Amino acid sequence: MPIRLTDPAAQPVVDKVHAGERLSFEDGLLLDEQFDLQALGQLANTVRERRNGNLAFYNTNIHLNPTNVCVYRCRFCAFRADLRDDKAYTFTDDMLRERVLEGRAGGATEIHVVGGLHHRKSFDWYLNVIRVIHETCPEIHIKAWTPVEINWFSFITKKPVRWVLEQLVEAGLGSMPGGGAEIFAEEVRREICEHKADSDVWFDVHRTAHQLGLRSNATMLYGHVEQARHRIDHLLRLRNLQDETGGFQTFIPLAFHPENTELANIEKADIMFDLRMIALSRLMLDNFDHIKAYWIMLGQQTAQLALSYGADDIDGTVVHELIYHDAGAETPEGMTVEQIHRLIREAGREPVERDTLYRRVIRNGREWTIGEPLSTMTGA
Ligand code: V47
Repeated sequence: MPIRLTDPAAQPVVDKVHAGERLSFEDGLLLDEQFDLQALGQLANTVRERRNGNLAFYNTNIHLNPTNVCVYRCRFCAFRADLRDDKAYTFTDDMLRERVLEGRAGGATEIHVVGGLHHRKSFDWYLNVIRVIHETCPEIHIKAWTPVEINWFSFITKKPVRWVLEQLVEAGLGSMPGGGAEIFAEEVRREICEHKADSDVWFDVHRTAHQLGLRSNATMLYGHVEQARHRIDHLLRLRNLQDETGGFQTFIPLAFHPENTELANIEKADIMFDLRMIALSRLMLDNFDHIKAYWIMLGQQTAQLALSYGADDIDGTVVHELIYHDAGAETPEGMTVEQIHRLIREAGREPVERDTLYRRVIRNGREWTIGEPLSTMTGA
């Protein structure tokens, strides 16, 4: 029988959550493996409301994946291509400009940029992507490249990670997204992304980015070959770096989408699993201000529910998403601000537009200015 909130077995964890005390690895395992979904959700919602009240954050953003050509062959990825594949593509400078101008016309405050590691492209090509975006529209915040790309740039230039990041910041980089984390445990990485940058690299890059004053996000890919102990280990490793640097802004649990991947035999996580992961993250990551329910990945209805299971953010308008749509996501490729407002209000929360750095966006149609940091308003 799953553990319910009133069961004696739940009491030690319930008491810790109510007292605002830190949960241990063993607490995490108990929550993940044995707690009933409602119990998990109720506890996580307590923490969510303590930190972010009734607010639910979103942003107006656009995605850009400059190339899908990639030297890596991660088994969970449906987006990558070989150079000679029919679906292989690489953006030109004109295509980059067109995408940024489309973002500006739609009122975007952020552009989210990730892509493949193209073996024929130099670091200068990747640097130029950032520069072209920045010069075309300097007011749009560029959230780009994961540690997997940064590590690749360091490898091809034979320069330290710090140098790579400094060049990118000079070209216009504003922050880093949370991808490439997958599951940190080596035994799982060996099965799903054997040759990719390992967890030490992932943490080193984020640590260096935080030391340079960049903020970043973190993710966890669940629902493939990993087990509960790997998930808890993943969350605790993130909590440790956050204790050290305080540089993470938001955590995004990502459900594995099997379609068109080498792991297509695995069944996609169901809604219960998705809500459990949102709640578990909220409870274990006591030093993260925000938990994001990425609606593109969850679907709009699960994202609405997630706002009462620990999440306080749903990402944004997300125009031109490819990574999840290549892997079978059935959500639309973007939502309007009106649709996002309706989605959040239907879930009983109050929508607040934020920029990438969680400052209030003051909007007059497609024009906008940045207001106060939202953390001061929520007391987080
Ligand atoms: O690292 C790739 C995952 C990530 C699949 O920081 C897959 O605001 C499921 O990190 N099924 C990239 N997941 C996306 C990402 C992200 C998304 C939204 C917001 C932010 C942010 C970051 O997507 C990859 C990998 O973990 N992924 N393929 C797949 N078939």
